[in-house]
Amino acid sequence: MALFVAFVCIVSWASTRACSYGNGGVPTVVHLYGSVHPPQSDGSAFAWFTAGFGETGLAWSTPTYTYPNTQSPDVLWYHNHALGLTRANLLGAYVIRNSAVDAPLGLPCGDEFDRVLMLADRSFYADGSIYMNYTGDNPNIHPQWQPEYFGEAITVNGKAWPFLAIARRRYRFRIINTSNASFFNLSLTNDLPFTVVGSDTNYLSKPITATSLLVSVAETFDVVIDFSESTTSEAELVNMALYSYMDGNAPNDLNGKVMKFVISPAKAKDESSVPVKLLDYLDVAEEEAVQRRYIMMCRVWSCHVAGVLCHGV
Ligand SMILES: [Cu+2]
Repeated sequence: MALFVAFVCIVSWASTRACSYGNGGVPTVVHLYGSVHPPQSDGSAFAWFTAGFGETGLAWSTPTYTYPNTQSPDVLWYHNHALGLTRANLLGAYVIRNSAVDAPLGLPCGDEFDRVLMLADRSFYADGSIYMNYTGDNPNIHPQWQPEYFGEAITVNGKAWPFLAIARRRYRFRIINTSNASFFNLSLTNDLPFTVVGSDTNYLSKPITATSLLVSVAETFDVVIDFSESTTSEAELVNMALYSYMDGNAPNDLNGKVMKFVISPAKAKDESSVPVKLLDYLDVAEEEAVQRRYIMMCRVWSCHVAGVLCHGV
């Protein structure tokens, strides 16, 4: 399957010595988080291309990306990984379904009761358009290159502080932290717990109940919330994570609230359930490993380029 994503540039990226881009359009390359796919389809920050493949990055190799979709079903997500542009994200959820695995579990299903919540942090101008810093943090560094992005307000599926009308029943929410550098520590104001059934592209072996969820950057949590247990007719999903995490300020009016649920009586019987067990996984014994590999995560700074190269901020 080929996936092409249009990209709207909201960050200045004029060519400079520090900038590896030309002037033939906005660089784009898709990275699909958690996907099992050939390395040519991974979306390296240097595999970018412009419209019509007029210009391509050093690591570009193919116009078509292939995603086999043969892995365990759950939620993945994708965004533009072109070096220096990731914070100006166009992004989306990518749900892999397999009815042979999903259906026997009996979890809430269908578009109404199984929903994706893509969380992000964004800053806005007074007219509602997205604000991006065009001047940078350091006059010696081109403003395209910024180590991290922090927005003032939290958005869900692209909207700041939305509400969702729901019924008193179970819902499945696939929560994704799509922000560039912010963590979210989520809880509900009516004290309902989250029943976690999956995280980071896989079902858990059995559900875990939690009253708060710490969701780090790019992490996903697949949860069920049973609103039939709510003692209130409204509930806010709120954020308690320090901004920035872990040594920043306590959340404020802008980044402390995420979204609101408005709860109405259920119109039909809730046939969904949460099983005691989810999926069985093979135990992998460390002593059976045939090769030991070391993976280095590096953060590179220089006088010309400041950035996290492994993420293409
Ligand atoms: Cu990324």
